Amino acid sequence: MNTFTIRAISVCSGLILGLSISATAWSASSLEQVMKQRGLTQKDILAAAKTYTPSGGRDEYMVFASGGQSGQLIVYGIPSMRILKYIGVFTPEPWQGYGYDDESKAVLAEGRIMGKDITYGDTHHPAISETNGDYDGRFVFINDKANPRIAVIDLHDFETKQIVVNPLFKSAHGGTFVTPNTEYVMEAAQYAAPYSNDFVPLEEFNDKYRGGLTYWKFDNDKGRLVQEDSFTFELPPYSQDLSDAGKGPSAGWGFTNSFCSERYVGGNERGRPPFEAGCSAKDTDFLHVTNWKKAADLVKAGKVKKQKGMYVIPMEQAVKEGLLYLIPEPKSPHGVDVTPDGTKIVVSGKLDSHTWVYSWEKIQAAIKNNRFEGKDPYGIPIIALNDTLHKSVNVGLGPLHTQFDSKPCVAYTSIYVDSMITKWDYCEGKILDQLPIHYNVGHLMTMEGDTVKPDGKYLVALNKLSIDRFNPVGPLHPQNHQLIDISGDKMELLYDMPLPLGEPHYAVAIKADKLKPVVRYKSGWNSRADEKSPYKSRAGREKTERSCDANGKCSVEVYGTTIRSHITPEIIEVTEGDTVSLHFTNLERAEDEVHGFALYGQNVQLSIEPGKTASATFLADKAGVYPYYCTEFCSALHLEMQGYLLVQPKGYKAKAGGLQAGTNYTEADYNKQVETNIATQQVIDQVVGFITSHNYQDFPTVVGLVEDATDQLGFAKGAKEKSEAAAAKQDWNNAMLWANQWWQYQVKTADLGLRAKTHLEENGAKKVK
Ligand code: RUQ
Ligand code: CUA
Repeated sequence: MNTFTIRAISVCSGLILGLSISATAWSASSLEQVMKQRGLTQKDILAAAKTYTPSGGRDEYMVFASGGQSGQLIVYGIPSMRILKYIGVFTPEPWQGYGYDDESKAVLAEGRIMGKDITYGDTHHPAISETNGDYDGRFVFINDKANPRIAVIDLHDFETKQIVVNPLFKSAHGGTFVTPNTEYVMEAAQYAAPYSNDFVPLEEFNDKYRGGLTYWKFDNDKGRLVQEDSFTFELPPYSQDLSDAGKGPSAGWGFTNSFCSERYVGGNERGRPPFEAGCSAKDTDFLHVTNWKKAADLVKAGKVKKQKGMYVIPMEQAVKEGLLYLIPEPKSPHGVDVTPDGTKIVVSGKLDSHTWVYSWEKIQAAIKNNRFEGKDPYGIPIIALNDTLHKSVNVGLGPLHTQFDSKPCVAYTSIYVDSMITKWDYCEGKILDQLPIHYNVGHLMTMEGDTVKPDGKYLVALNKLSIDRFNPVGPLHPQNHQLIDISGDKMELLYDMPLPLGEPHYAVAIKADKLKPVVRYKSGWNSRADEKSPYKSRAGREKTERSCDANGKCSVEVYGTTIRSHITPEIIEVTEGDTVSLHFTNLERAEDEVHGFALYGQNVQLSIEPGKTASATFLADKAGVYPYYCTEFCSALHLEMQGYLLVQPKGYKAKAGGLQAGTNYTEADYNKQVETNIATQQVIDQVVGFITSHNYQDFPTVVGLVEDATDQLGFAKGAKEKSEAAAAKQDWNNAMLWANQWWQYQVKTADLGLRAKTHLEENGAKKVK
């Protein structure tokens, strides 16, 4: 047995020992005993069986939940409720190197507002891109309410690619909602403000403050939002809230509700009653109905003017062209949701106990027949509630949001004040079931529940408070996502999951098999710009270049690589005052072999996934010694994956003579190492024999591993030659060190080979030779 295997076994036995201690409590128990010991009921066991996912098991659905104030996106699985990833979106996220490498800093910089870095986001509503009204698994969008921004996350690698800032708004709650083929992403302003960045007194609120609704153009080929082709409906200062895009018969239209259509401006400081009093005085607010298809044609025809780099359709023009209508909706509504077949629109009034179901057919008829009950102060035609209403249903106190089932006419509405979920029939206007849940539900989500083809099955209640549900962790509690089984007639609560990252307002769940993320990048890839990096490097081509301009300002470009367990270069020498740009390409092809790169005192932390090239630029303004190392535990010799950045003082001259010797090695040390290497080679040969005697070419994962292993074996050969050359000169020190390096490469080869072998065994590879 060679040292490598021994080491692996000793690590494992430590783990096994650790497990066995905690396992004794259960080891001899039957199911009944465990239930008794833990106080579990039959119902608990059933719920557990519906959610428990054994080791190696996968989830049927993937959820993208807003990360609230963290400005991130949370990815988890259903039914297991296991968290899989936090995606850095509006906020730096060190593990992913997001906001620490040059490539992602460029993305975050797109989100600056008036020159300021905004390092949080109040994320609310994620939306998955759609084709024909169904999730296609390509992109996720999410808004930042506090700073009116939208981000684009590409699901081919789960990375944020773009942030856009709305040039007109000062807040944007009602985003993101996509049109049926992701032609546009909807984003509505919330708190009215002037479109300009100038000071405008509150006394001019009605005339100069504006709401709005932006349709951001999405380039489906490039996967980017295009501001130049986007347009905004100028809207009254009514606090536009959520939106939804029409589908089926209502495709081409959008629906946006509002609160505070009273246009009330509070101000206790001026002796006025507060906002909340004046903003909920009237019995109704307005649902805004916009025709985006026709608006897009108008833009295309060159009939719309730009303001601050975006097309803006003034209210007057929108009214004249028949693009904009209002419909009264119950007081202070919150969610607006279009039914899967696109025939109805459901609005919930927070301060009312009803959901209001509008008929698209009736709305259209009213528009066609010019049947309006009047105009608002801005001249926008108002369609009467009675002319459009299909049903209003008493669902409980404080209805917020509605999602749909796979069964026709079945909807679920979150009831905030009563803390429950109401299942109801929106065609007949009947209540079907009600399930009390924990405090207080905001959004709810069914599987693909806002598409044209909802899957039903599960529902998640996104609860705002968790109070006593979990072990206490101080005054700031996690949020609570409750998983509910909706496959039967009665809803059944299955599981509570704490979410400790911020308030996740909304979430969307997609069938997991619609997602096809890559496991590695094409070699030398700038993942944020999605293009080959000009800084890519290959094994043996690493280089450092220094150049100075006419003013004596110098910069150093390092084109480096990482591969287990080695950073190239290991020593970087620069001069005080140099601007240093480090570029590292991860040469690994093996799945999950990420290297990190952290450097003392420069706020540099890279995450370099296989194939990625990541860069870090900084000013080396202080002479000194700056160690760097790999931050991912990538291999047995991960700790040794290290190096030194030496920032030398100006005019520094190196002393004559080489580095000081550490340990001195003898011929016996060398011989012992060579013996180990020969034994290791036998293990490798066996593994290689196994792989090549099977149809490994049919397994892309294994092909990747074999390519990496072949590389490593090639490096081993080079080190072996160097060690033999040194031995021939009886330079035992170098002979021993190179022999050890040769072994290092062998270990990595063996590691890759064993992983390939296991993969083949587990996936039913066939013997071919
Ligand atoms: S909100 S709880 Cu979507 Cu921001 Cu309704
Ligand atoms: Cu690479 Cu640790």
